[in-house]
Amino acid sequence: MAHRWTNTLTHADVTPRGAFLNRRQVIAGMAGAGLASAAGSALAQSELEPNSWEEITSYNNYYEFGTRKEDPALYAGSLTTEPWSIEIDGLVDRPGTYDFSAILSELTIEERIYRFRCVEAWSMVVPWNGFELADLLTMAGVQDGAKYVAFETAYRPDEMPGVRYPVLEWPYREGLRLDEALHPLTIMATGIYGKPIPNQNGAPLRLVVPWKYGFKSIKSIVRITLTEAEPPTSWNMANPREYGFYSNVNPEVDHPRWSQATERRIGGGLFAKREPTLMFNGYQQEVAGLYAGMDLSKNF
Ligand SMILES: Nc1nc2c(c(=O)[nH]1)N[C@H]1C(S)=C(S)[C@@H](COP(=O)(O)O)O[C@H]1N2
Ligand SMILES: [Mo]
Repeated sequence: MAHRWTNTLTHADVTPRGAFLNRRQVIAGMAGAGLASAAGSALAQSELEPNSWEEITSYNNYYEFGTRKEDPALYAGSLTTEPWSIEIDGLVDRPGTYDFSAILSELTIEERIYRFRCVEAWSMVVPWNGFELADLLTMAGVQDGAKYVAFETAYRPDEMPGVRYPVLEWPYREGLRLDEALHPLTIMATGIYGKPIPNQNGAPLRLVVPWKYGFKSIKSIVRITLTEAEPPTSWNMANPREYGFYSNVNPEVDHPRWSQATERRIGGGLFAKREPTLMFNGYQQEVAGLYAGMDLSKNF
């Protein structure tokens, strides 16, 4: 069912790299393939080959472990990810502390191969494993008045060398409108290439919202709060002119300091041509409706 929304990006479309391959998931994914090519994104899909494990896990942004791309791989090993629990509170029927392993035993993990576009104008293609955020929110029972979902990353000065520096207001915070959070493309990732997600990528679970700039995809989540008002978010608090609450990938709305029209695909090599950035990162068909009537240059 949910595979309908994967925009056909499965290993069936690409040259496998000898990485993990779940037959059942691939076959399920193929069932949706016709749908999305009919939606007209066949060209973009044919270019989609997932980045290597090495690329995905050694070029990271996780400022709690330092601001250089190599820092998270070097230092995130210190993060204790077991046991792990998530506080779900605010406007929910069943607020409380949810044990991560208990959540896993309730929900189905599937593979989603998504484009990933950082606001810094680089991109990758990542074969995530995870579950739909909607399924977790359903477990907690979303109440009528809820309009937004706020997320928080763990704040562990003893394990996170980067939080000594006031680069951002810690804990790292992010947020989505409730309809964005419930959209079937929005997942909580728990793995990559069928292996548990490495610490530098946000273990044990991180958000992935493929049509938004990467910084919305908050890592190592310990708290989810359903709210009535738009929650404050770390990058927006740091610089509201440069980082909007929505931060949908949009080649027509430039960052004040650089163009967003093109992107550099990680692993493309030194002389690779920059690629055009796609509206909503290529997921326009699925998500444009969420923003009908909104001025995307104002609500950036
Ligand atoms: N807690 C936390 N989450 C975070 C970040 C961060 O610094 N801290 N960086 C964001 C940014 S800018 C990006 S591009 C992605 C990077 O994810 P990746 O390292 O798995 O590619 O994580 C996002 N989530
Ligand atoms: Mo980013």
